[in-house]
Amino acid sequence: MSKHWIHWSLPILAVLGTASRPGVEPPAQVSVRLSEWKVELSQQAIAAGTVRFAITNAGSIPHAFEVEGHGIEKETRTIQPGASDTLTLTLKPGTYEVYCPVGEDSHKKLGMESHLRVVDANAERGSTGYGATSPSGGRVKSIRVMGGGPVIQILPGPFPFPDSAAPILQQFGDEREGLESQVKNGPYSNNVTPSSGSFTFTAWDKGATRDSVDGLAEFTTQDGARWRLVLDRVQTKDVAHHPRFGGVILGLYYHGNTGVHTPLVPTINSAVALWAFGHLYKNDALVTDNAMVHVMLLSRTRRDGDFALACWDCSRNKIEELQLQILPGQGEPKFDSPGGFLFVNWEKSSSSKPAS
Ligand SMILES: [Cu+2]
Repeated sequence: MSKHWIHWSLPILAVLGTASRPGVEPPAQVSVRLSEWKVELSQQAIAAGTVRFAITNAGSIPHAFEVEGHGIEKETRTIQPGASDTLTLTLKPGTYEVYCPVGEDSHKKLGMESHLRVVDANAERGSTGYGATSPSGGRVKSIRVMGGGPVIQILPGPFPFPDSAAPILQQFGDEREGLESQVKNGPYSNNVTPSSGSFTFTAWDKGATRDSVDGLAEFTTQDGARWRLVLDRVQTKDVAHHPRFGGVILGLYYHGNTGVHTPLVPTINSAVALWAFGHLYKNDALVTDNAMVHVMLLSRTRRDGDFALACWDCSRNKIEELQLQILPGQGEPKFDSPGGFLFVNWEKSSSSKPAS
């Protein structure tokens, strides 16, 4: 959690008339800065009473601000990039969760979450201490996923919902150009071919730098080549078109109209999403030790039969589609496969909690 608060200062609130008349003091103010993907507060602790939050969206996509705890659950409307809003609440002593509620908590899960400690003004005046507790509290969460059902290989082709994706692509700034080329000929296409193979993995969500994954995929592509991928370690750095998307994230609503990650994937809910490195073999010969791997177990996006993408918002469908995407490591040559990537789905997959 960032503690670097430099640009913001509390406005001097003019006290009108009698300076110390009890009960009419102006509300204490907390400045809030929203951006991708954090919520920064001008202070982490404040005295109990009326608190006015002055919120600015300094990010490049819409956000909102919610305060939750001790019987309070209040949020602003959606705040557009560059715009501001305020929220005035009467807060009792205690620790409150403050976060961005946009995207059914996907923004929160990406880091847009902080805490405000409200202290009894008389008992703890002057206290601004704030314990550096992590919001996830160090709990390890894990999932075991087994690929099942029809296996399909996805070949390059046009994205079937270009009009829905277009306004969201506008938000992507520098990344837009690369993404726009995928609209015409990218990996999220209706150009699919039957495949066969197996994929099983276990992922552990232990926090940004300690996430872990272990798994094996074996499949045959259209040209008859046999591929084997041994998942080695998660990747925790930014990935192009996937800002701040490292490691393992359990339970994320994103893509499509959420503004989180590429909109050239329908809006989905995922049980698990991760980026990892893997060892990739083709017909038993090593291709690379640095294959870039993206895995998602998500709400079904394709229909039975021809496995065409069936919905722009697929977030309410059953979570049973397992996607495996493999790209060459940075600076490595393209794979000898259509489009230079490997993209295989297991359409009726399942997950469970691993025995630990
Ligand atoms: Cu947000």
